[in-house]
Amino acid sequence: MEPDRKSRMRDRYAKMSERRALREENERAFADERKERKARKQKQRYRPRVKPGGDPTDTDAGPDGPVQARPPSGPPPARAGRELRVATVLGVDRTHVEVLTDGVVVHARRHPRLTSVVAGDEVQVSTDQHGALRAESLVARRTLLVREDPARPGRPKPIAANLDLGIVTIPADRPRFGLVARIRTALHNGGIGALLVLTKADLIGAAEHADVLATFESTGLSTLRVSIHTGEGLAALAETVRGRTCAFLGHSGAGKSSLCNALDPGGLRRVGAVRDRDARGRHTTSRATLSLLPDGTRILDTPGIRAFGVVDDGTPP
Ligand SMILES: Nc1nc2c(ncn2[C@@H]2O[C@H](COP(=O)(O)OP(=O)(O)O)[C@@H](O)[C@H]2O)c(=O)[nH]1
Ligand SMILES: [Mg+2]
Repeated sequence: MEPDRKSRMRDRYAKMSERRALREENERAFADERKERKARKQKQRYRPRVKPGGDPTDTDAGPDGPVQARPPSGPPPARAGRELRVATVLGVDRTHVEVLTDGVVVHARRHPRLTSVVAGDEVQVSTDQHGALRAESLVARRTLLVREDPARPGRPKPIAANLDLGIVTIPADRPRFGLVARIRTALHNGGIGALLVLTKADLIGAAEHADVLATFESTGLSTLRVSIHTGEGLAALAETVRGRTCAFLGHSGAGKSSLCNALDPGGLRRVGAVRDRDARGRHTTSRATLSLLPDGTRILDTPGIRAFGVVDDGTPP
């Protein structure tokens, strides 16, 4: 073999050996690191826990010091000095509830376990040493209105608690008999009385009106015809709701917020325009909120209901 070629092969062989040595060294380093990491994890997993009431300075607690035992699960024990009182929920958001307590409306943080609280619920509210309020637990409900959760078919979604009367609000020019039947079933299941209010009485003639009302009345429903524009039926409606907790239920554009505003002029709810194209309303009321009238009447304006699914989860209210 020529000397040139021989030296080239020697060089290549030397380089290959060098590379192999480097690779082996890297693999050893990786293996050592893996071993160390595994040992560290095991040490953390088996660190002895200090029992509540145990000695946290116990030297047997391991080289990295003691680890506090996990607090027991379940509701936290009532802290000494925490004052509890009952409040009525007016509105609910993701983290807080708006409540009425001792005649004052305040915001209270919601305990994470209070997941299904709704307007009309009574809750136990605690005050800490800094005066911060927290809704802790639900008081047993007298009645509960539930519909099918549109996002989770077949699952119940509570709408409002402790209602005396559900006011099924239907515009006279677009009566929806199926919707009325379903809301009525849900009210019945929840132990709540029902009243059908036919709104926008000014939009249709007397004969047509009488036909629609007769159809509803034949099913045993109490009915009332009202109009915001002519004022018809508003005094009778105010008389019917007086001293009770009532919710306005129906599709968007039916006139629920307009009626709440007529009963409670200080409430200033947004009233939506009805689209010319299909005479449907747009959602202007995004959350169910309970309003208090000066005489103690409570009225609940609810967001429009497109489809009211009925579920009977078998639980008494
Ligand atoms: N003609 C007529 N229009 C009404 C009456 N009540 C409400 N409206 C109108 O119907 C639309 C929807 O009313 P709104 O109260 O927002 O309905 P909600 O979506 O059920 O709360 C608004 O444009 C109101 O002005 C009524 O008695 N007569
Ligand atoms: Mg509305």
